[in-house]
Amino acid sequence: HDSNPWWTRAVVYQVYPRSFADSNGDGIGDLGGIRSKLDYLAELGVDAIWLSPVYPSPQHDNGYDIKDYQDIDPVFGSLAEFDALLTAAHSRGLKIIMDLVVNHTSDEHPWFVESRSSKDNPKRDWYWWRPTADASSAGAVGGPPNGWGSAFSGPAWTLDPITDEYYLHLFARQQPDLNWENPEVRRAVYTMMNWWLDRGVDGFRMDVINFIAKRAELVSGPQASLGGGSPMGPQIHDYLQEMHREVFAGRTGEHLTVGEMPGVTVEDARLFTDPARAEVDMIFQFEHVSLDQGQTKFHFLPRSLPALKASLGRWQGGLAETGWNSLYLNNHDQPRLVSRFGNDSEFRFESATLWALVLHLHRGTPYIYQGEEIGMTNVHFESITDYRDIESLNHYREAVAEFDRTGQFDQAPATVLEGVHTMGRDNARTPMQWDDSAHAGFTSGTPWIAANPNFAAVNVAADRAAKRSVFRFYQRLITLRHTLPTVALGDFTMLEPNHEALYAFTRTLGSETLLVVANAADAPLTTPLPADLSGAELLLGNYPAAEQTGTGEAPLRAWEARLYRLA
Ligand code: TEU
Ligand code: CA
Repeated sequence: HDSNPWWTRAVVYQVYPRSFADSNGDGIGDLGGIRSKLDYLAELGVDAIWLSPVYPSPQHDNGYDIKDYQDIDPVFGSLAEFDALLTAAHSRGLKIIMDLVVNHTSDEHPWFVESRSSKDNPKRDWYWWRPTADASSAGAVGGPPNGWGSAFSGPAWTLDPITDEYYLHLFARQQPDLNWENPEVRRAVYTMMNWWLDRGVDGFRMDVINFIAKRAELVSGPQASLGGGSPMGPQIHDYLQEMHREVFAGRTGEHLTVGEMPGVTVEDARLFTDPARAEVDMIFQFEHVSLDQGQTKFHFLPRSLPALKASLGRWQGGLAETGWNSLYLNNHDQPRLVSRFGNDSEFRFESATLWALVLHLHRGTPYIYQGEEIGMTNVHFESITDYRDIESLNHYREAVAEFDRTGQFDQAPATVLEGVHTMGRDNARTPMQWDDSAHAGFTSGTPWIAANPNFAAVNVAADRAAKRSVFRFYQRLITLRHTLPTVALGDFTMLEPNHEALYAFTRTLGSETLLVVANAADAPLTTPLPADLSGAELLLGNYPAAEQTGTGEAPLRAWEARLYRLA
């Protein structure tokens, strides 16, 4: 498999620096903390570390609002500390992937400060400015140019008093969208990307990169109110191909680009990840993490295994011949996978390891989100004041205000808080749980967000001392991907697609076939397994080796997963 790029047999670990490890006692994770845990990550066996943003930022969106792309925020450290971290990571064979957030900047970025200062500022056209909807009538100040909404509640347009025009922000109003139709913007981004690659970083995770190309309806205006659907425009492919030419084409060495792309389809992804098109290596798609979301992400729906299998199976099939999948079940924006897809109380170890085995045996590059490797769970804070995420806080404020106005029952504070408990992003952002000392060993100070109260039982030290360790299970999965070409490259075939509890599939490469069978339920599986297991070899399981029975294999127990090599 030499002809296949390194990332086809690699595993990436996502660090959310703010919550990973604090080395100076200010309650906020930092580069020094990450450096102190490199041996831990090397021992886990991952190949690369994706760092969520550590650049200077007012931190309205925890660093996804950047005011200087070529420095490190003092709260995380310094460029010198970053260089030291990079050297230390490379010396352990670990690559560092940076978070590229270029759909928008912070409103404190000098580019925006200049752009907003006057209508004829040379950087005016670096962002999206529009007159009020009915500015035609002299002196009248009307509404926003159109009805598009922000992902963080409220309109996507904010009136700026300096020039009496609206600017676009798909996210918080402190995150104005850059105008990628302006070649000066594109040039500035490529220059910055080359600066980081020349410094030695190994690639980028690209934040909402498909939104940099704006659909005409989003930015035309004034016009009647409109909204909904994806902001993505067709010029996205031109931008990504130009970026590849200007930044990666001339380089040697092993790099990785993964584009975060909310709302894209498998058909889109075949274009984005077709190596011949030289756009990105892989993408984060959102189909499987949108199945349980109702009219908003906080209105969660009951989960369905057949629906999940259909979605993940569609992506396996769609990118089987051309392109490449990323594989993830959680990240800093999603609830913890063991709480969302498993049983995080009676069967926390079993369901955490079941989903690890299922995900890591799919075809694609798996991403481990910090804490996933020890089965960390969602948090359940009593009050909205314990939460920190701008998305949740804006949602709560707007929903409760709506309730006060209309008495609309599903916006009652307790109901809204339940939505934050189940789907809020802070579920993934409570401090990494290292041990049972104060604040889970994350900080010697007061953490910026409280640790999950279950940290005394759920932490790295306890997990690694346990007979059944999630961490060791992940180690074995990563070793399998590094050593078995069938895991990295084998063809995927879903079995029993309609079964409500059984997740089963095969991977085939040449004469080798691997079989995964997983019982995603609290009750034992009563139906027979979908393959002839005579002569099969059990490579990995999350229960003690099943007692042999007359029929060849014991039935699958609650949340039991097994990996077989078929004869
Ligand atoms: O997330 C993009 C994105 O689509 C998220 O807003 C996602 O839809 C939402 O969080 C689900 O609840 C990226 C970053 O991962 C996220 O942390 C940032 O807040 C966002 O972009 C803006 O930079
Ligand atoms: Ca710190």
